Amino acid sequence: MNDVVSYKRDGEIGVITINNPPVNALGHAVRQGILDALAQGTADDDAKALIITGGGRTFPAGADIREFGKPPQEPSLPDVINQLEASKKLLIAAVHGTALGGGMEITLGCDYRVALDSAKMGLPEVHLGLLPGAGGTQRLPRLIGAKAAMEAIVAGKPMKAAQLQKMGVVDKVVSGDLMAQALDYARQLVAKDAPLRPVRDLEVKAESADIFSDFEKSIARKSRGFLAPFHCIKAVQAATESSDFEAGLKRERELFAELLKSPESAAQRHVFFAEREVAKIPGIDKKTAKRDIEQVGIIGAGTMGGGIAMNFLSAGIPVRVLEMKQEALDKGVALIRKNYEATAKKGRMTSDQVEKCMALLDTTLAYDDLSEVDLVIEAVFENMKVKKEVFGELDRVCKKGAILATNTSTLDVNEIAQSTKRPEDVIGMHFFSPANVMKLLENVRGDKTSDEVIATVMALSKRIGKVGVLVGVCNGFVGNRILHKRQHQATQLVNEGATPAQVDKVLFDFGLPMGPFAMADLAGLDVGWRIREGLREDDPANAPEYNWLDALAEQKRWGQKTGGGVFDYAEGDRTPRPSDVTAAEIEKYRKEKGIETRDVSDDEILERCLYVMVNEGAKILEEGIAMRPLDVDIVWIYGYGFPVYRGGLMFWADQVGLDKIYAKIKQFHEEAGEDEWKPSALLEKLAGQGKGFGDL
Ligand code: 3H9
Repeated sequence: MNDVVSYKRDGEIGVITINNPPVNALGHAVRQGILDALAQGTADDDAKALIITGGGRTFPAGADIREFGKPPQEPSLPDVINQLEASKKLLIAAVHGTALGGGMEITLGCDYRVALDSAKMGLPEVHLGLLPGAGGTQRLPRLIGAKAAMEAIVAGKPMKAAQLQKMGVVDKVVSGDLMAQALDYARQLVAKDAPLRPVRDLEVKAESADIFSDFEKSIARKSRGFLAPFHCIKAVQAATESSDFEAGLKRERELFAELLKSPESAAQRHVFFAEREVAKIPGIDKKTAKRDIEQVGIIGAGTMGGGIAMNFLSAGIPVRVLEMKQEALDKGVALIRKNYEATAKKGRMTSDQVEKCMALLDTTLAYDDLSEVDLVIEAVFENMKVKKEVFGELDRVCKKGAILATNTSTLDVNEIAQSTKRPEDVIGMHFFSPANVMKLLENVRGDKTSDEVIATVMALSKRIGKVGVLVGVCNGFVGNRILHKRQHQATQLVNEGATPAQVDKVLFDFGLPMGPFAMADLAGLDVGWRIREGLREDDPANAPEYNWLDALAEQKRWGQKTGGGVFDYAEGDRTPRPSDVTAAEIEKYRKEKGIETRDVSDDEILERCLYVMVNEGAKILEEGIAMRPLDVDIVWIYGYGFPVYRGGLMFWADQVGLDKIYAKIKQFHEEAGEDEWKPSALLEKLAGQGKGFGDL
């Protein structure tokens, strides 16, 4: 026995307790400890039955993910579970917290399962690009049927104790003191001489011949590019194809091994840790005091302000929205209600919940009514003069200690902060549209923003269901700054001879949810056009040249919302279709500029659109705008749908090889001379040293 697993007897019941904080992950020491404790319990003549449970906050939450990719150490988890299942003494799992992955698989190796009502169990391996590889794909179908097991394993969602009891996984749900009741339950089982119930002895058949292929088809779109969901299906299918349990286990091992060495799983495991790492800010202690946020003020009831408000309302935090005119307030409130009601219609919330959220919403036309809020988020027109006026007012009315945040996507947060006498309380909170849906929140640290404000806003991001990433001040911050470079290359590629549909297809096939031009149509071509028009007026010498996108915008082809932009859209259909108008405008532009078109290959499109992003990402790191490569990864995954199975922009670049990317960037710079191709010094250095961003 070792420190992480203990064996103790309570009357006639032996109790094996796993103690490996924080989540009792099943690392090598735990696996060995379980076998040792099992041996002790087996040898203990006074123990009539055994309970296995987790100490601290949870039953094991799975295999130790940090061990994957390292040389395997015996005993393996499948072996441990096989030995538990082979125990000649009744074995009962007593579950609280989150019994996930290998943790749930342990419970499936037991004869009986008792769970606290607050406990959850599930097989989330699919989210790590894996499958339940310790018998889960063979035992769960035997307990609940092949179809239900396949669906649960591919969804990878933790399920509640009551639901698990209905499904036939959990035998007894208890509340209050888990251990006392598990001991009681074990004694009752002993008293009635309850039989051993190894799950492997149960039979399983596919409900019908087509369940596997039908299910595969049904997830094809959602799971595009992922490997694990399809391997999960194959493993469950194997359980139904032979009555030989060992043969099924062997097939599961083979499929698991394939996934473990796949680039998709490496990427997804990187994302798992990156998601947790982004919340940790180097230099800011996690014990830093956080301010209480109990009421929020929002300036602006437009689409953005309304979307931002919904995040807080949904999290149970009261919001007071300020506008200049009653009409704008009424419109904004109506839009929020409409959005909630649409969600309720889809069955994702009840009408009671809608009313609860709406009851937390309050409006005002007067700045003085914001004197008591703990946080204000400004979401007004993107104009420095206007923002400064707003912050001047906020400085005047807000209480001491209130956090003053701007939702600007382009403007200098430091300059905004200077319009107050408390720049240490000012921060950027850049929500992505639609703000009530998109998970990313770029929190922008100004030069003077205090650690306390940063810590509060980062914690608040999690509380409202966002993934907060801390970034520095620059035009476009991390996400849009990189996006702009890609959009520019996409347009250049079309100028040179590609079609918008070709460019979009290449990036869609790479795994992005849509291509750059479909994205421009979704955001609205008028947005960029108005900004360019403004620049042409204010600073003609440095203004961007007029191109075919401007010509389309001038014709009110603003994208999906006007039925046509770069692409045409049929009424009520978001499928982009090539447009003759666009083709003619592109042709006209090329003629005016005297551009001789050429065949542009798909490879060139991919390289130019993505390598320019990598170069910009490296510059962003160099300048300290992003703290770590993983911050850039998370921004692009949650803000723009960069495929999770590629691990994010910088992780993907490492897989391609920075030397290869650097050589191409240098070549593009020599050919095109564009500033965006000037190689980042950091990229050059890493490429020269044969290193990747992951080595930073
Ligand atoms: C598996 O089981 C494979 C088997 O089928 C087959 C094997 C042969 N390992 O998330 P938190 C760390 S695959 C190592 O912030 P929460 C985590 O990184 C596994 N470390 O807490 C963090 O570390 P740090 C299947 C792990 O309360 C700390 O614990 N299981 C693991 O918000 C706290 O985590 C899963 O996929 C792990 N398995 O959420 C479950 N889990 O403090 C993955 C966590 O240094 N885990 N850590 O940043 C989770 O979903 C959540 O962590 C959980 C707790 C819901 C448990």
